[in-house]
Amino acid sequence: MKKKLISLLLSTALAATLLAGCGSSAADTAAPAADSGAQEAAPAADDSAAADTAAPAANAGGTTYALVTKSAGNPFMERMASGFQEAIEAQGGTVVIQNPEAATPDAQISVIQSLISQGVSSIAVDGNDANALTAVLTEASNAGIKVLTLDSDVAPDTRTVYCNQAGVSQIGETLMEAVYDLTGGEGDWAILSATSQATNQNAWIDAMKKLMESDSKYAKLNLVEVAYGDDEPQKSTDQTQALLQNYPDLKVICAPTTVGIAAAAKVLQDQKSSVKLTGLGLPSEMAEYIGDDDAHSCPYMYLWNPIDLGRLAGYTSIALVDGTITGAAGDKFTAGELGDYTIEEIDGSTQIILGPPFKFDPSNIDEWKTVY
Ligand code: RAM
Repeated sequence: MKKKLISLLLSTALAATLLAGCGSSAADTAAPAADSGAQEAAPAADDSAAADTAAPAANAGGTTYALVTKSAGNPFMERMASGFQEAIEAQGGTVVIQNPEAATPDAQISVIQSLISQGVSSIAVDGNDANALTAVLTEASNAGIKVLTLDSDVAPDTRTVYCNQAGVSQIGETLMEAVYDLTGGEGDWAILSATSQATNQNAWIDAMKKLMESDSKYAKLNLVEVAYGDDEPQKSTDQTQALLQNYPDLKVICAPTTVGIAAAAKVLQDQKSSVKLTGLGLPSEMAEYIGDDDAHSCPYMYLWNPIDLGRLAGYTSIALVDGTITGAAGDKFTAGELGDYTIEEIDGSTQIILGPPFKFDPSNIDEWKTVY
């Protein structure tokens, strides 16, 4: 009975995850919601849709596909890796997942070197730096290995294509709008980021800064500091405490990292701080901090489905290795249950966009906290 219940819960979670993926196909990103470019998260109840989108299986048998995450011990990376593994194993491929000890380019270089020696067919990298991986990734490509990125990009000419969770400007606009809303449009706010070299966080932060400079709507907002918690819980906790001490008039912290937001949420809530928090967080880690009242530190936050991002990179790896795509703009392929994707040229580089960010708030957090 207990087993049955667990398996029912697991299949419900899986169906919701698959459906979240269906809702984030490339075609859906063409029409972002009017307010901030973000969509409300809505786990659908009809699981027949998941079956409808099943695509013909690609042949990945006998081939080894590698994934290099940013670092070990990050639950976002673990979920992403599970999607990658599932997509490839379902097609008969073999998966190697490498989680570097720290979120540094040096730690990634040594694992990529060993993957080159092993002769894997593809390497999907979650870049810890835009340029520091250039030499090792060029070496991998020269050895005939298909190189792609996911989540956090590298220099575009050192990879075939970037599996991007959502458009950079869309994420920047979404977060900036949240900061505007939670500050009431004026006052001090700070960013708690991941590492200072993280390509994805830096791109989102740049997009936010550009918006503040170009739109007079944000003229009364004062970004006091961009702090870096290096995607380590303790350092993110320390940085949050330092922000609270150094800026007594701070109104809002925006943490565009799942590790940072979870650490900051605990500090603010434990201290009963009036500083509000938003950013990008995992529903499973943030559920206890999301609420509209003074007892909760985070009124709302955003994210995309990390399992689907891993799946998308898995299917992209297969399509690169079997020659369905080369990574050029206009290339089309089917990413299994996620549906059809076309590689786009965005800001001068080739990308595949998973879909718009989802908003998590008190109305839906309980539905999502068991999914990812
Ligand atoms: C952290 C990582 C990851 C980012 C998420 C939002 O887990 O920095 O790269 O996409 O946060």
